[in-house]
Amino acid sequence: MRFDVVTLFPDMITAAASYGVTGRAIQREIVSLSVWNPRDYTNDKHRTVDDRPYGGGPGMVMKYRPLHDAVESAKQACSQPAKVVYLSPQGKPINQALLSEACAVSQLILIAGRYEGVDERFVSKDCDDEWSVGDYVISGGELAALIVIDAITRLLPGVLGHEGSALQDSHMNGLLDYPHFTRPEQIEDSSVPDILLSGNHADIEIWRMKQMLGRTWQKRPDLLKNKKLSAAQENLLQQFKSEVE
Ligand code: 9D3
Repeated sequence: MRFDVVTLFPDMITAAASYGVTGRAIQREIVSLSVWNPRDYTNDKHRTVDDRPYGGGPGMVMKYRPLHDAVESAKQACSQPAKVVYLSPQGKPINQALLSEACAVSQLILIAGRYEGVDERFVSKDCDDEWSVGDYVISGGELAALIVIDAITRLLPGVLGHEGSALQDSHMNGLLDYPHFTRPEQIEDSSVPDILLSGNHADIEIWRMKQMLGRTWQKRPDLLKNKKLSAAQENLLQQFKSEVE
């Protein structure tokens, strides 16, 4: 998988992506990451990338030409089919399903905007899709691009070891995770659930599924609305509910 990020702050992308899971995936060449600065595609003395909005109003707008030329360079760096995604507050909210589908393309070109946004003709002529990371305001697209790179990288074959397999990730199955415990066994008046000390791995697996269902019901009931549970899962959730009161 190849990621290309068009950004006025390229160091922000390469620095953050060099850590942890993404950093290892880059080192092991499962992922390649390149950055393209629209400022390098300007011709004037001041290397101008923004201008005042037609119609007036506050803030500045990113100019078409430097963005277009940066994307063209990113496309030429790879002959495989590319998808160009503009990260913006107006985009589709990303989720695990949308990101899983994105793994099918071999090159993802991510556009991180700054200022009030980009010239709308860049969105319509040069971009294939528009994605948001949620209904809150951040200052630019770089952190959003990093979220997309991180979440997709975790899904690529060979990136996670089997113990941390992406299939085991919470949200892959549409449920929240079960609770985790480690030593010591006792912290003040709080102990570890007995089942986890029992060594009975079949029962532990069932208990964990019950916790996933119960915690999703308690903390994120909206996730259960669009989810079909098996008969066994329905049964575990009923048990959890009856034990709450
Ligand atoms: C004054 C109106 N604002 C629009 C909601 C201006 C504005 C805010 C933030 C314009 C650009 C931005 C920068 N945001 C992003 O680039 C961004 C973003 C976001 O703010 N929220 C959720 N997802 C994303 S993806 C990129």
